[in-house]
Amino acid sequence: MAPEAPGSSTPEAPAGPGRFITLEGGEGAGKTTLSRALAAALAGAGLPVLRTREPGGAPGAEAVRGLILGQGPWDPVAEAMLHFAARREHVARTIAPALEAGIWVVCDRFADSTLAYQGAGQGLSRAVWEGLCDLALGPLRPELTLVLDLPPDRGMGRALSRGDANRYEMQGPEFHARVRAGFLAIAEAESGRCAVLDAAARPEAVLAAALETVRARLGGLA
Ligand code: Z5A
Repeated sequence: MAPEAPGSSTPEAPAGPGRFITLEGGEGAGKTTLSRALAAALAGAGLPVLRTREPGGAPGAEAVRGLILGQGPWDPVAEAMLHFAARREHVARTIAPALEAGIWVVCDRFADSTLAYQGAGQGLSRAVWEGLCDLALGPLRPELTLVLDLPPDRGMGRALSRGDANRYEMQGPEFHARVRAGFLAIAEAESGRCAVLDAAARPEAVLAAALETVRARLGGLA
């Protein structure tokens, strides 16, 4: 995915807590595609929306993204710390101010990605992940997480067709199978926060399922 600046928000956002939605899943599952469509649908319903992504979403976090994707391989704990350093900047500079201003935040990947990739994929312990969450995020957690589930070979096919594979995409099938299982385990353990969507469906059907879930879980949509 080409670097993108954090998304736009309406200039006259109401004061008050916004809603925090994250999109998760493996490579090529369609998170970027859905984040664009979902943010547009929310904005079309008159809601102030910020679309953002990880790693990145703030100037310092985008610089760390360059380190994470451009260097390596990293030790898994070091890699998790880099993701959380970027995430801390992202939360402090972009996400928390938006939520405080009453803006809905749609974020492409967040802390669950670290548990799936560095945890299930690379062996980072859950205890270290939880410690990093507490340190970097305080009490902030997503209210709703949409997990886009797709067999890794299909997702990789989509991602590789773009011809710009990063070092995560170059991992073997066992790694991607562990990451997928990691996301599904998170969704099962936290079914109140997470909803699994069939990412093999057409983009319009994925968006419809996402909007239905947002309506049911968060309200705020006609
Ligand atoms: N990472 C980590 O290890 N730990 C962490 O804590 C975090 C991240 C936050 C960032 O890569 C890497 O960092 C990521 C995990 C790791 N691993 N990788 N790679 P990235 O930001 O460059 O890429 P990504 O997050 O994996 O996203 P992606 O590969 O760009 O995929 P996507 O956003 O899920 O998919 P997409 O761009 O929307 O769609 C891909 C293609 O499929 C595109 O041509 C679409 O037109 C097509 N598409 C999308 N939806 C559909 C449907 N429904 N049907 C058919 N075709 C579709």
